Amino acid sequence: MRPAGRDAEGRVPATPSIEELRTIAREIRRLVLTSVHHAGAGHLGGPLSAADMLAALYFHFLRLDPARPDWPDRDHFILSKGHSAIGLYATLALRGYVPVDELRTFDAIGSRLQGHPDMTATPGVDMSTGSLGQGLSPGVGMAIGAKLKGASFRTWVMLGDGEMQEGQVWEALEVAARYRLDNLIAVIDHNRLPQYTWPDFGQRGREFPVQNLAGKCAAFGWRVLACDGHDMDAIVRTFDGATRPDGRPTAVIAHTVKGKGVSFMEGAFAWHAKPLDDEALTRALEEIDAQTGLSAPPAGASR
Ligand SMILES: Cc1ncc(C[n+]2csc(CCOP(=O)(O)OP(=O)(O)O)c2C)c(N)n1
Repeated sequence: MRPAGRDAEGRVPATPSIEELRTIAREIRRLVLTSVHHAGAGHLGGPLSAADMLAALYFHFLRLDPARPDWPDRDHFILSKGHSAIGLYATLALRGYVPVDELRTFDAIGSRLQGHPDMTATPGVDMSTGSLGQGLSPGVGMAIGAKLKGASFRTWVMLGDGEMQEGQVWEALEVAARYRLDNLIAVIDHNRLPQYTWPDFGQRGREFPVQNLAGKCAAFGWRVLACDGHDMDAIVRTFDGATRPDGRPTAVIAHTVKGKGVSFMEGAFAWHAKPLDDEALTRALEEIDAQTGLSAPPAGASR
């Protein structure tokens, strides 16, 4: 794997192998599950959907220094689908921004780790989000700022596909292309489920309402790439392509499964946000622990 974004002082850690990135993603999923269980509240489907990409970003692609969260030349990351905050916090904890133990304070009064990201509270959070549709616009501002200052950092923004229904996203897409922001990358977590499935329009069934995301982003002047958002090889290859500028902003459409990694949560909108009881946590962790990262061992296999 090509080391990405490493500066002279080596502020990106030794780049893990693909297999190690899979292990990190599995650890992110574990921490998401245990934190939501402990808090008695929180989102599950979206953070589990994003875990592989968060691992790839924070442990391979982003140029950053956990000891200096405000380092001006760091790559910037905005979790526009801010309800997936616990996925970001788990990643930041593993990357050294906050103690892993602090995840036990998730969503508690007074904690630095609130239910939605707060840039004034949590080291490593570059933008406060939670109201859907609003993360790409500040990303555009950061990318324009980098161009104006001649800075080399990139700005990455992760959006949900349900979030793509928000009009502000399309305003930001339009402006980014107009200013040729080839230092801006939007990752769309395309798991085809929002909070409560989609309305049923008779014969049309329950369909993702923003049809042809790729065609629309391309029509707005973006370069469009796509990958399986759970295949670490494909994620790394595609994100690597996204970091090679061609004069346009880049949208990566990542095909994902909501609740990925826990069979009874996968594709089940009921697990968008729901407290986890002890039994569900145990079952979920057993499944995660049985995954090698490549594939789950056959049922009944000893470990
Ligand atoms: C403006 C706004 N409207 C509604 C909500 C409530 N809400 C939180 S998550 C969510 C669904 C998001 O779906 P999607 O963007 O597809 O995210 P993912 O499936 O990855 O969780 C909604 C409607 C919100 N946070 N912001």
